[in-house]
Amino acid sequence: MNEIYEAIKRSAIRIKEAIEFDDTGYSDQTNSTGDTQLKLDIKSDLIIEEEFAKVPSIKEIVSEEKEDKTPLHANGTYSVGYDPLDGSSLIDVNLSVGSIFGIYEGGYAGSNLKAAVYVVYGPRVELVIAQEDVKLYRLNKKGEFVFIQTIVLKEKGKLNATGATQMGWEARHKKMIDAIFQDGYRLRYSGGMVPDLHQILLKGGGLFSYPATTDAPKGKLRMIFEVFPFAFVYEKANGEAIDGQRRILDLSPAHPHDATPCLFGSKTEIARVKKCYE
Ligand code: AFP
Repeated sequence: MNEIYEAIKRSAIRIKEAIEFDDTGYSDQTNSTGDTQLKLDIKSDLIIEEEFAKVPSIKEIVSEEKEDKTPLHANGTYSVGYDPLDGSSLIDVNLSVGSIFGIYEGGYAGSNLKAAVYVVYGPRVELVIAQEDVKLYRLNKKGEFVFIQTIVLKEKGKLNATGATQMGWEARHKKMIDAIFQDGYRLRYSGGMVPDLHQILLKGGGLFSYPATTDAPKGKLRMIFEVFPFAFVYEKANGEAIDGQRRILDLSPAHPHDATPCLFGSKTEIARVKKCYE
């Protein structure tokens, strides 16, 4: 597993360079869900594929930026699903973005996750690894990721990150979100799930939601590349992740690019969501 973490660290340093200096414009290509790809999306995907190709324990990879899976090493143990540059549409407005990795063994069901990693490209570059617990690392001047702290969520938080188009929210969801704000929670939503979920983890807790909407009943965020890895991180950090009723890590996609409604948070907030969605 460590050789996979090292490959992610090498990728993060190269992607950081690309974000800082490369062209942030759109390419003439689209990904499998019809999104026009940024040149940085394609470059980040290539960088990660190059680094993973050097890791014999990786049998196969699947990227949000590609339709199909890519076989790597026939005798490999793990399959890695990843979003090379999540929130990339925020780069040209200079907001934080991220890379997300799920390390699976035996298929892409939530229950097959063995570890999850994400990188935040913000004022500083930080990397979080979840295996038995959740550890935060920060990139230093020498190009090393230095251990900072173990992350543990409190039982109850104070932040509320509310995704998806509000006019498409179900009435019960809107009522719940309004009540949470009435209880004094502060709005924190940048439109980038990596920095938004990272902030809630580091600031002790709260709720991130990207629910089903009338125009997107399955939500927007993809299970294998985005939702399962963060559900794994949140659970290992003493939090929870559900789709409204079901535990996210009990889900299994029928297609690699399947999406699901998702709510991540501290135990108190998720209990409130479960009550709302009963
Ligand atoms: P992009 O990668 O297309 O910028 O989308 C970012 C994202 O996948 C996730 O990071 C955000 O939480 C969510 O989509 C933002 O979606 P809305 O723009 O619908 O709020």
